[in-house]
Amino acid sequence: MIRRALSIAGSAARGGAGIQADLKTFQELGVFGTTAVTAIVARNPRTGEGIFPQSIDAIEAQVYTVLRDIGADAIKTGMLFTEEIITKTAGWIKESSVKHVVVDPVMIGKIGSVLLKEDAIESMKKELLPLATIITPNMPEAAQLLGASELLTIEDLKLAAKELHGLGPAYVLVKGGRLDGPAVDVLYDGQQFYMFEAPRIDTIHTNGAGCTYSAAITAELAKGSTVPEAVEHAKKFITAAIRHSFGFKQGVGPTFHAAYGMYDETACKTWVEEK
Ligand code: PXL
Repeated sequence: MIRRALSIAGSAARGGAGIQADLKTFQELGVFGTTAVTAIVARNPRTGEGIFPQSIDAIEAQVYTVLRDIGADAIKTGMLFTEEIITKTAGWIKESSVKHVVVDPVMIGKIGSVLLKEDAIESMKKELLPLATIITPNMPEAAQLLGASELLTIEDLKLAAKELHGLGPAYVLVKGGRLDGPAVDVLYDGQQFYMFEAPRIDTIHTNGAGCTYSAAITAELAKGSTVPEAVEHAKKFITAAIRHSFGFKQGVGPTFHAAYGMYDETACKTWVEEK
């Protein structure tokens, strides 16, 4: 049977991030994608308003409809925005007994939108992270979750991954998108570090890169890959998507989700380090 992935996340109207990125990525990787929209993100130039959360009833209806009629081999969470949405999502995930849970602890968008309220961080740590097969923080998110100062080096990423592992997820991937030098990501399973390195691509157009990367991991897990295999494949996918990203009319442009399938030129150097 074709494998299925459910994204519980925000709608990014511009099409590069959020559930739009997730669906495009699932499709590219041959996985049937479904969604539960937690909030709509689109700035209204007339009112200045930019985030429209959905009611708990609306989110629950989507989750139950998907799980009842389609099912899921993996669930991914993205923008959850409030403590209440986090708590409910943790409950739905537990009820679902789905095999793989990917938690992208989305906090601030590339264009500065607040995608998780500050008072929701504690419930993210307590209720959601322990349910995860893998969590995928970037450097500022890892620091924020740990109440630590800024991460700057690969050593900082490794220390953060170890500490985050103590919060309960099976695997922690701390992404080095903001390092100097190549884009090195660190995966930790409580025993050893798996390192993934790709060349740094000089572009500002990376809107939705984190969503796309974690969606690719979700798709690969849904298809039966191990976590390190899923991350390696996803790293190639996101590197191609960033390499072929573009600015459209204005602002930070999206990555190109179809690039991996269209241009076969992506490499990722992978190695294991003992702790
Ligand atoms: O890239 C983070 C992100 C996640 N989810 C939604 C977003 C964004 C950034 O724009 O809009 C809905």
